[in-house]
Amino acid sequence: MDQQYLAVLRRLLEQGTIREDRTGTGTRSLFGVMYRHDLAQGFPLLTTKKLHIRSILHELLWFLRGETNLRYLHENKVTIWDEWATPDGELGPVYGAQWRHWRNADGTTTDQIAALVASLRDKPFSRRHIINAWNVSYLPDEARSPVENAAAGRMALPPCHVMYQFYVADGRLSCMLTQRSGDWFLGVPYNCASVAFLTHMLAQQVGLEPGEIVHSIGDAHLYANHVEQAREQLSREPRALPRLLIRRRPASILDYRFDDFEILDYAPHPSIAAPIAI
Ligand code: THF
Repeated sequence: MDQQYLAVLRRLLEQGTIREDRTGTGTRSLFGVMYRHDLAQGFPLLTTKKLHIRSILHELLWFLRGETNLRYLHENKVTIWDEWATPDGELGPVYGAQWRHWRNADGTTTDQIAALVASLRDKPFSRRHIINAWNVSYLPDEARSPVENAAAGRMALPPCHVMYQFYVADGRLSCMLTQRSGDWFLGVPYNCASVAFLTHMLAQQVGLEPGEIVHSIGDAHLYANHVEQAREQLSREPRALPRLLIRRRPASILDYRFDDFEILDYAPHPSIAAPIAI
């Protein structure tokens, strides 16, 4: 896992095209990056820097609750979404809203998570096991800031992890995540661990073993103010991957709690502080 991640990090440093971006920070960028990881080989948390598992897991549980307000995150001391929210903590109809309450033309809503679990159980070999967050009706108005958009009932940011597709073969559940934009240093390690958690949870729910995760990123970029941190990380030797233990089998995909998860044998190098681009 670290090896694949670091290979792209090196490629971004050496071959990335210097590009301006929305946030004004500046990036080095590559278009169309993909890596894959077999979950049987260990849980894909980077070992070349320590990741904040609390933030990753609570963010995923928050998506699954269908929430789009910072309240749940703050109750659990997670601050990774603070920069884009209104003063009362609203982010507009971001992931949670689209996953659980997609609005249909006739005024009804669709719970994509419930539909996914049902389709995995009923038609495991379907090619349509998809969660889609790219709801065109609610994309932000590009002329406005994230906070203004959230205040107007639009998404503060358009989804980065746009589509999750699941696949069943040989008793294993795999997931491919299609992401339009990936902040290689800060965001991608979180996105990778998050899709791995979600795949483990769904596999447990439908009685399959976790298979592979495949992560496809459109604009993969390294922010200009992450370059020194990237060099530090590249100097580190990868270690053995940890393992994930899920302590019980909750009644449904919506009933997982933070304490149900235990990461075993995670012995990473220290964390590396880096500023987030807003
Ligand atoms: N914006 C940008 N520029 N990058 C992103 O990855 C990103 N996201 C979410 C929304 N907008 C984004 C927010 N995700 C951190 C990690 C992920 C985030 C936001 C912030 C971060 O600062 N991580 C620190 C530790 C902080 C903590 O966990 O409390 C780190 O060192 O990893 C992509 O989904």
